[in-house]
Amino acid sequence: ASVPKETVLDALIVGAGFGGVYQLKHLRDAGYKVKLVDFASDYAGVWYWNRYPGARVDSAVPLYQFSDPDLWNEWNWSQRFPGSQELRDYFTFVADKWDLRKDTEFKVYISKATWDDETATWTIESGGGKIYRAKYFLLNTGFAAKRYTPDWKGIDKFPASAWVHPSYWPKEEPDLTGKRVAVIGTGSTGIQLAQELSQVASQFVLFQRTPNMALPMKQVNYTKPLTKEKYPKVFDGRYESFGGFDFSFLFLPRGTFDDTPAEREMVYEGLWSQGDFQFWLATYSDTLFQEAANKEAYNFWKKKVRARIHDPRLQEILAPETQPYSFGCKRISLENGFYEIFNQPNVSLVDVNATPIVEVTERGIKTTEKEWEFDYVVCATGFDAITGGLMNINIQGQGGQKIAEKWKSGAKTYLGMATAGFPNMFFTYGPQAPTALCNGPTCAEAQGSFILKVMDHMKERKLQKVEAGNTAEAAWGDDVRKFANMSLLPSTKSWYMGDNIPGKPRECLIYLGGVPNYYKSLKECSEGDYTGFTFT
Ligand code: NA7
Repeated sequence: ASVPKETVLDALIVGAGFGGVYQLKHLRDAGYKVKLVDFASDYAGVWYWNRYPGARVDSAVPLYQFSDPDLWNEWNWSQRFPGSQELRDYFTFVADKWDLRKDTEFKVYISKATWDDETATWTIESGGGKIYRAKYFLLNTGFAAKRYTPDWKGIDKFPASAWVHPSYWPKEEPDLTGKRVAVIGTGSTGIQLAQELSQVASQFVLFQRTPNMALPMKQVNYTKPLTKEKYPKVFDGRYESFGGFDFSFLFLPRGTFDDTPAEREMVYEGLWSQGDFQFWLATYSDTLFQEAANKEAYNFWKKKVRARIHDPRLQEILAPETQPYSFGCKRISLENGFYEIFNQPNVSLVDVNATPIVEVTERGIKTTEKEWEFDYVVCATGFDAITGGLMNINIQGQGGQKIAEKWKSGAKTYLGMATAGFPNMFFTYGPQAPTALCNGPTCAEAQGSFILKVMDHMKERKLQKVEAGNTAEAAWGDDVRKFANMSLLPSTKSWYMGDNIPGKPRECLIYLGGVPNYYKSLKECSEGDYTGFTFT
């Protein structure tokens, strides 16, 4: 057998979304020999895979893009909330502008990575037999790299070609016009799909387990380029907003009950009318932290939503009279006409709490009530979020320790970017960082530039090895838990807490101190000679 040729690098970057693309550009500019690999056959990360009808980002223009003026000066979005195809086009534009292709390899699935302490390098292997040796192993696999489908009885009975996870939407677009279509799940994906498919299907059925407290998306079509003088300020201001957005996304400097009911109503109306995440992430500062405050927000939401649904039975399933969980403690989605679809005669809603799914059959889905027959089923049941993509890879650190083993009872990180025993390895948009509650590109740039700074620090001092210290890691974990426990998130079942995957440890997977505190921690670390890391 021929010995596979090794590619020798300073850094192997995995994942060609915002995180990986940022690192390829900036590490290469700084003189490092790097390669970017991805299992997909093009750039765009999560947007490469998520091409189901209606797929679009819910961060508003301009912040869901790189902050580099050379890019945004030239690139013009066609909508305030761009769709998946436009996001892929953007990545193509970036790849050309930044000349990325010559250092990118696609269709490479990284399956294994082993640390060798003697040479202080990672040996990284792909499923297809490629081998890379690199000083740094940089993971940008994103928070939604591992799909999740419940293992319902009979799931293999329904024709496989008509049963799809939306992040695997067939390249050859299925024509669902006049078909009987089901969507299971009411996360952002399920909601976006429902809005589209209910308009073409002859019969459309949505299976809901938990109502999504979705907020209205105010879509705008741009017919001419926007004025951009304020962009530099807007991009700089990202690190001062809780969710990594712009200045309008600051929590109000007062609590819910500091205002009179009439004032509060006006404030809520104002946030609501923005048509973005502001009702969630720029509202009264106690909303995500205090039950009574949270209830006020829920009641406002409920009133708004129920008014749009005709059937009182459906009102109760979609926006229950009694608050089902803390507002904003599951991922909020933005919707555009979602609640109105339930007034259409071709649309049904199945509450799987009242009538659970018993099994999947050759014809469709059997609940305790009846067998529903479908031509097409979209299983929008989400992802093994945040840790799934990392733990999918057989990563072996110091002394052969496996990451899956180390994190078996919970993720352990320093700054949400490194983990003790795994030297020269960094990950972005992962556990214990503001991941998934934060605008993606904001995080990608903050974390990417931190990684580059660590690498430069090592180069200047001719160091071979950087590793998160155990004490710093333990303290960071305590910080993550402290912020989580101040909030209402632990009271709610969600993938933020690991609840959606059977057997996954229950823990707050995200850093809830907000982007400003997180950014401050990164800055303090780098300015303090990387306290918490040990170097060799
Ligand atoms: P999500 O947000 O994880 O949504 C998955 C949905 O599937 C959610 O409504 C789940 O209900 C539902 N689900 C999961 N398992 C089941 C079973 N067994 N029965 C019925 N329903 C089930 O994934 P998305 O793809 O929508 O969104 C992912 C992220 O992409 C999103 O948050 C944005 O950041 C972009 P549950 O709520 O758990 O009761």
